[in-house]
Amino acid sequence: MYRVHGMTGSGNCHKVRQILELTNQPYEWVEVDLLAGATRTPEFLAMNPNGKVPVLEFDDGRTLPESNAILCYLAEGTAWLPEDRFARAQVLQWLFFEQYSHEPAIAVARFIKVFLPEDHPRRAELPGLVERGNRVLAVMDRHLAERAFFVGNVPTVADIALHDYTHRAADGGFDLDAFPHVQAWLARLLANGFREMTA
Ligand SMILES: N[C@@H](CCC(=O)N[C@@H](CS)C(=O)NCC(=O)O)C(=O)O
Repeated sequence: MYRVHGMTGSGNCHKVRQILELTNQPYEWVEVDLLAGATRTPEFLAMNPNGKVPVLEFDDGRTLPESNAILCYLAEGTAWLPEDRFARAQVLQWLFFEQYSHEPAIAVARFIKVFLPEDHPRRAELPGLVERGNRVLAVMDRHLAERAFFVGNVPTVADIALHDYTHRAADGGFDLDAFPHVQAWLARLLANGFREMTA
């Protein structure tokens, strides 16, 4: 059985829960208290030298950090990660997009608005993040105008990676009403068994 070291309320961590539940793989969840410094202990840094959740721990003690690497590992051999070489590369395209363009704008805006105090200096970053995030959402909206899912005709780990922080985008000050194809895609994912991140 896998052990997932994660924080409830983190989209990166919820991705791991999502693939495990969608593929019926049993797991144990270990809640990591970031604010108490739990990712800075020698024990945690031995699992992930970068000191971040999520981390997937195997029965034999091996550990795998980075949410999208974990998604690919857990999806191997299922329809969630296509076998076809080009389709698989397209899935990777969207996983890299998520980490380089989507998460640094949309998740960071949410982090600042939800988790930092009203008078925190990082609030000055919000207008720039919202502008960048809206460009990212427009890219997704254009792509989804002609497709049901990011790659192919069934959902893949690309959809899982992009789902959580998108459906919580309003937390960071984004208005999804401006992106109807993104909204339709979110509803389609729910109809396909996806769970929303509640916290
Ligand atoms: N690229 C990483 C990002 C992980 C990440 O940023 N995790 C955050 C929580 S969402 C974290 O652990 N932050 C603690 C810290 O940076 O000290 C992934 O996708 O797993």
